[in-house]
Amino acid sequence: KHSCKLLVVGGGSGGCAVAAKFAKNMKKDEIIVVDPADMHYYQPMFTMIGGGIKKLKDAGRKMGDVLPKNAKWLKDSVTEFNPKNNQIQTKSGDIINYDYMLVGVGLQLNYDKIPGVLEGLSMKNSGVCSNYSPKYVDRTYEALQQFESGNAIFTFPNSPVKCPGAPQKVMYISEHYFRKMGKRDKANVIYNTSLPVLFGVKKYADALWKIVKERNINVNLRTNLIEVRPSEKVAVFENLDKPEQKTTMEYSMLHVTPPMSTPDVLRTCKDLVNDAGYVDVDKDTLRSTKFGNVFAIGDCGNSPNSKTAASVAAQSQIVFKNMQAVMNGQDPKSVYDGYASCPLVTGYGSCILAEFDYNLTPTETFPISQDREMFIMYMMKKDFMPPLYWHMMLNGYWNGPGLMRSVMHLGMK
Ligand code: FAD
Ligand code: UQ1
Repeated sequence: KHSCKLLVVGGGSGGCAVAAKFAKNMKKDEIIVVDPADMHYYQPMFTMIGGGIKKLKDAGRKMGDVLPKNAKWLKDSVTEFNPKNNQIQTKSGDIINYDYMLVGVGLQLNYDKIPGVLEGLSMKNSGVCSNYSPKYVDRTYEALQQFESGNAIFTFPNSPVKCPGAPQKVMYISEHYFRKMGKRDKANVIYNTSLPVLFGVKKYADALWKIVKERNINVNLRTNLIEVRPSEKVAVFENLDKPEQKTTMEYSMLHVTPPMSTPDVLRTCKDLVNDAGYVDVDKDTLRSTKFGNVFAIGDCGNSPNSKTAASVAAQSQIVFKNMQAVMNGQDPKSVYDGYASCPLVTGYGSCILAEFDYNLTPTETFPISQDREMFIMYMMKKDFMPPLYWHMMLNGYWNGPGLMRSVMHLGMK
């Protein structure tokens, strides 16, 4: 049995960043972070690993090395939330009482929801790969190297996902890889997405449509992967507008973005979540709509922003300030504008940096129109972001580029 002032559930991007902010002026026994993971992964690097640009070992650090020293880490997983009693239970049977709780458990990858995918991902040389998990990300570059000819299919599932640009970034990198290796004329590159659009923000969608047309990539909208038969190298898709209409496609390479949901333990706590299983929060303050001493950060909350680490960075300061206000008996006043950012890597050496808010209005940091492929944005994604993440964000010093943006745009409006 434990008790603490602040309980942080999940030591991922959001949990770690906010715990670090609080740890600067609280006592060690006042903060507990619960997370069962050995490793903390910088998931945005997975796209680069799939393309053979980075190594998996560069994307992970030991959880104990990134969590704030001035907080207590319980290496355990929460198995039950009981917000009415300000209490949670863990797998090893501990009960923790808290005054305030921050939920940052992220999303669960449901590969098992599509028959045949896990089998394909565990078979050698099956061509099935997935950047989304550290368990499978290395398979992507292997599949690229082994590819000789045929269909290279990239999927986007029928559920919300983290980093909605990532399912197509891997495709652009792959297409470029085939060109570099002189295999492009033998490859049929296909993007099968459940969404009705290529990207949710028109400005960037227009730019991406131009790219897929120029590069002869076939895009099928409202097309959802429902089965894989790895022994036959065949994938089955449904047309989401006419569910009786199923299409079977052969593949040489199949990149699967799995359906996602919040973790089961959260989804089943009806007190905390909405019907879709996400923590029900006020979209401005990120405070639970049901429990005044509970907040959520990142992918597991129901604020209608795009789920990215960049959003988490912007949210971290809002959550920190609002939780502090509530701890001091005041109203939470900081407002999150829904900022999200997605560096759409479009090949080896090019990237479109999408940035936007709740209204899907572009909120670009740099005083140039960002709907173009740029080398500098690629370098930023590859070389500038990782140290920013490890050294600044996880230590509570990076609140997103909002301030940078104001400075960059000084006198320009
Ligand atoms: P996470 O960082 O996922 O952390 C969740 C934590 O909760 C984990 O440590 C987990 O162990 C823990 N947890 C889970 N269940 C429990 C439990 N029951 N008890 C205790 N702890 C638990 N974002 C960008 O901004 N730019 C990008 O270019 C980008 N690219 C991406 C590419 C890929 C392939 C992927 C997978 C993601 C990408 N993202 C990108 C998204 C970004 O990584 C996430 O949005 C971000 O990490 C979310 O942070 P979080 O704190 O909500 O969750
Ligand atoms: C960002 O803040 C962030 O979080 C650390 C990312 O995740 C890796 C990003 O990809 C991006 C683009 C941002 C936004 C930062 C700038 C400087 C525009």
